[in-house]
Amino acid sequence: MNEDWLKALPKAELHLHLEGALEPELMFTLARRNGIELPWSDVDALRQAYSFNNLQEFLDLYYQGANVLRTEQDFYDLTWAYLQKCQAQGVVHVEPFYDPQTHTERGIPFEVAINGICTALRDGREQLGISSGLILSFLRHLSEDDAFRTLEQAMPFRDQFFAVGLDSSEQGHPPSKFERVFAKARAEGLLAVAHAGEEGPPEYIWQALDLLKVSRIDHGVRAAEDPRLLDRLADEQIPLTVCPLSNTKLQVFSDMSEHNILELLERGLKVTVNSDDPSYFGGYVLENFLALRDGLGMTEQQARQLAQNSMDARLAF
Ligand code: ES4
Ligand code: ZN
Repeated sequence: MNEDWLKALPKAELHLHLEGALEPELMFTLARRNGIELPWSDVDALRQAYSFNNLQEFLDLYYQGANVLRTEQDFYDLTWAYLQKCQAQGVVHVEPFYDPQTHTERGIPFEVAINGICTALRDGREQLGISSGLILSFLRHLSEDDAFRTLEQAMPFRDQFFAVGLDSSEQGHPPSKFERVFAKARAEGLLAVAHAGEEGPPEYIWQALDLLKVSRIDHGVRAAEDPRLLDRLADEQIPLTVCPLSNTKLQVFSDMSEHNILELLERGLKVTVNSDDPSYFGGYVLENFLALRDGLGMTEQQARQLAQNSMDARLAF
């Protein structure tokens, strides 16, 4: 199974944080452009800092990195660089997240991020032939009230995104905290997805399904601990957007050889392969497929099924 063949396979990426696609080189370029001093001497020193024991250690660095994003052009450049990577790897459809609160909290007006991102997504459709739909994701470590205010701010841009999501620190911030704001979003005709069962327990996956009424689960790998939940996910063919390199970098699994994605696939779940935060975790979608081949013995047939699943699990058309 060579790389060219995996590249040529049409794939969709359904779990990607745009802020997590900020490569160290672009971070330094934007810092310079915006007159911001970074705490690292150069790109190599920054890369050295990319060593994490858990989700929170990563998030602390990820929010710090996002501080260089100030102007519409910055968000455009970030999104465009990501789309070019997609094109090079045979990713033909993307449904990226961004975290509006990461930027509005720093005083960046709501419209700056969404306008820059959406202009790049439009150019991606027109110039690269990559179809897309944007997901506005709430930060779960912030309050329900803060999420309501964010949804309110987003409504004038309602036609520029198709779904809401839920991300950031999972433990101690269950989906139930956001039941009402997700109900409001769904009443506006938005779809819902949520991170659940990355570090959090299977109970959070049940809540995402039953309280938030999500169409997909982001991560979901801890479903493996609950046989009844596995049956439900298989019966209803609820997609899981799994991120292998992310899970090993954040110690959800100690090594790729320990990852459960192929067991979930063989149990009939609709699992997909995604990069999460590619610039922090060591690669984009193709590198994630290659890591499964090299570290877990993924077969050609499994690779084809995973790619097909990603196309089947699309929600934005
Ligand atoms: C994230 Cl890996 C992961 N988990 C939860 N929230 C996130 N935001 C960006 N990456
Ligand atoms: Zn994620």
